[in-house]
Amino acid sequence: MTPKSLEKQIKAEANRLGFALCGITTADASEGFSHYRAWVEKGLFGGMHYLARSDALAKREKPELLLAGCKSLICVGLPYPPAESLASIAAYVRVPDYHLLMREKLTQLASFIEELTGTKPASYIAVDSAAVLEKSFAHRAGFGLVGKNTLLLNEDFGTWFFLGELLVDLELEPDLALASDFCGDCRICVEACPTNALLGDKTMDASKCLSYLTIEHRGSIPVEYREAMGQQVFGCDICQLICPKNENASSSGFAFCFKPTFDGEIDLIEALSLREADFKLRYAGSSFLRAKYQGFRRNVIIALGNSQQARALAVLEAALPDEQDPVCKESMLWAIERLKKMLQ
Ligand code: B12
Ligand code: SF4
Ligand code: SF4
Repeated sequence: MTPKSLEKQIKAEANRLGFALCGITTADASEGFSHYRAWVEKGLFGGMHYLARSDALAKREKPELLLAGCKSLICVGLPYPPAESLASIAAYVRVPDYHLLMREKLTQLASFIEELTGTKPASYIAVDSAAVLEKSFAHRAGFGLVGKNTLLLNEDFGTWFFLGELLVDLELEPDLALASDFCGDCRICVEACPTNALLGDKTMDASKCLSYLTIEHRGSIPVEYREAMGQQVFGCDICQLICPKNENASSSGFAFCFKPTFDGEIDLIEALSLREADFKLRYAGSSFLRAKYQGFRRNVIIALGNSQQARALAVLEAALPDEQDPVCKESMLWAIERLKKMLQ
């Protein structure tokens, strides 16, 4: 078997498994590493300190620290149904948690390579949480370019796909990175971002991003970003929805591996009274759990505060005296004040 046909068979199997996008790159540092290091030095990571640890930097520069002898990264993209309009819940949260499904599929891909080569190459699976610069490697593996919204854009699927990698100690023929730039002079996403999180140089100040604030940030949401949250409870899709490249993406008719299990909108008043055990039960196996119960209720309260509904005011005033959580209580006081002003 020639090395070329090995790569072709790996890609065909990846496609069969549902990874519509697959490319191969080498394990040397990606060109994005210098952008990432500069980003860390500028302190743009908000409270996500795990991104700035010295071991995190070292691993993102050298994948061989994750897998001894790593020679290649097989990068994959798994599309999910795009958002059609702005909703309280980001599109990626509406489908079952992708980490598990992608791990399973990448494990199958690793077994396939074992069968194909008749050896047991050392491998390491990375999906989101591993110290891998996923967009940079996927860019070099040839199936996308980083846009000013900081996401990896592909001609067919826009930005609506998840990334994962199989690191292997096999020497494989790398693909060629795309040379052109999709964005050109366009700055639509930079201007549409409600908190000015996008810096226009393909990076962001994560501490301002609503996706960070609603999912990753613990404690109270800084007051200056609360109105900008509008009705958004979990994640944010604005800089994807607004992107002309996504408008032109042609995933219609594509058989997605995921089916949405949640609506884009939730009943905020019902959600306010959801108990912790019920929250965990309702959202088991979904990315909702990432925000934790406190974060979820905090976000619901702020969305109620932005709702302009007299009923929301009455419900919050009734709930305030019994509220035990200090972050939720403080958010309620803010929401009540805001609703009173708006309904005057
Ligand atoms: C931390 C993180 C976040 C943070 C910070 C995001 C950010 N842009 O930095 C927050 C919580 C805000 C976030 C939000 C979201 N995230 Co997120 N996130 C990550 C995570 C875990 C690490 C990203 C990271 O290291 N950031 C630090 C920056 C500096 O590095 P970077 O993002 O890789 O940026 C590179 C480019 O900017 C590039 N670059 C910069 N300048 C230049 C200039 C040139 C010329 C070039 C070529 C490159 C370049 O180099 C950088 C280094 O590689 C990745 C998974 C992973 N392991 O990579 C998922 C990931 C990026 N997230 C993802 C998703 C889906 C989202 C959301 C859409 C979810 C949502 N709907 O709310 C939003 C989108 C917000 C946005 N506009 O980015 C997907 C993106 C898939 C895709 N198609 O691109 C990923 C890859 C997870 C996955 N496995 O699928 N996320
Ligand atoms: S996800 Fe929302 S808040 Fe974050 S950069 Fe994009 S538009 Fe801005
Ligand atoms: S909206 Fe424009 S600038 Fe932003 S990612 Fe899309 S094409 Fe690039």
